[in-house]
Amino acid sequence: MTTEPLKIGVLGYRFMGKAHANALARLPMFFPDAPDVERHTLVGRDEAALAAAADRFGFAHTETDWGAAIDEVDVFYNLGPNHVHAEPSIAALEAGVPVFCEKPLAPTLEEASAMHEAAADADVPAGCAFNYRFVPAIRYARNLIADGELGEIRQIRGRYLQDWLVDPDAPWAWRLDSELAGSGTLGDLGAHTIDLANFLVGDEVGGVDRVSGHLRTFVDERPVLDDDGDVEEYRDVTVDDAYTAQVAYDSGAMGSFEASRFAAGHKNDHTIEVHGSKGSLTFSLERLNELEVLREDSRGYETVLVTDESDPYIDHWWPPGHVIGWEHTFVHENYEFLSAVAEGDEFSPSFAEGYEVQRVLDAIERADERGEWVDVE
Ligand code: SOE
Repeated sequence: MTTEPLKIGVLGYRFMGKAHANALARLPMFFPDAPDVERHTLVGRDEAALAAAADRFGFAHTETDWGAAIDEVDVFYNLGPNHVHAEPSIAALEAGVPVFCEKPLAPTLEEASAMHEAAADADVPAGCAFNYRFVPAIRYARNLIADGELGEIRQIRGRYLQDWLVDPDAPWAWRLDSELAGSGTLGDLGAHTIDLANFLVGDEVGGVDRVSGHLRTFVDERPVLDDDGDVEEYRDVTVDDAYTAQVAYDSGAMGSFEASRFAAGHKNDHTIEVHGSKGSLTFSLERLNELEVLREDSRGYETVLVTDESDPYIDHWWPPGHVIGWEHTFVHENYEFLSAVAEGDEFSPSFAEGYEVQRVLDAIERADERGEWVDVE
């Protein structure tokens, strides 16, 4: 019996719209056991730009009203800016439509809590697109830690460094506005790092007990450019350009995290280090096919090239050593999410896990405001 393809509605057609549309297009060839999907409706406000994107990304229909789109599709992807994550996602879940929402879950803890509750009340998958959980080397690292190869986890260190704002004349964007984004590097980049820490060592270190935080804005206004690239006006930057934070986990393990958009020379440098009583590991997104592992009694780190067919997801792609890239993480997470929808299974990371990240982000902001350690609420 052939089943009808899942009709996918997608809100947002810029960077994340392209990443997920590419992933959906590649599923049939590389993940033939994935559910059949139809790129059904692309949702946006600018009708001309929306039509061009729908054509490029292979969507059959366009819609400027996300409510109308939700009525037409089987699955709703919310890939819009952070401030539009809550309302459409909650509406879709209340209509019984599964939701896949980009990270961070929301700009504020209050909105993230409402999304978490809506997902808890719905009996359909609600996923938060923390794509770095779907890097084969990260899955390999999780397996090493779960197997006890690193022993008792003592410290986890994460930093996410970019440099697209080093130029003070780099234009204003929605990510720089607290009303639209919530926070800056903390929510945009720190969310990934906090989630990866939860994925890699959460079972071993328990929850987050308390945090410290330090947020800084280096350039407090930026030009808004018109269609000709000329400066229209200057707009305030109301979020952090960089953050640092310390985390005390229930087990006594220590976390130290930071991110920056001013780290000149670092383009998308997300690095995670884990130290245990029997060994260590280091992952760097700019070398995402590799994992540096220090095992007990060894003299130094070993570089593991995580591209064997027995390694997570690799058998869907190419022979050993034929490395994969950033975009493949979106194919993996789309495969897992849509399989969960088709089979009525749970998907991880869920809205509940996205909410746990938001609790830590909120605590780090409060710690910064107070200049002291605070408990996670
Ligand atoms: C910011 O520049 C950004 O696009 C994040 O929003 C993404 O989540 C990250 O994967 C890459 O950098």
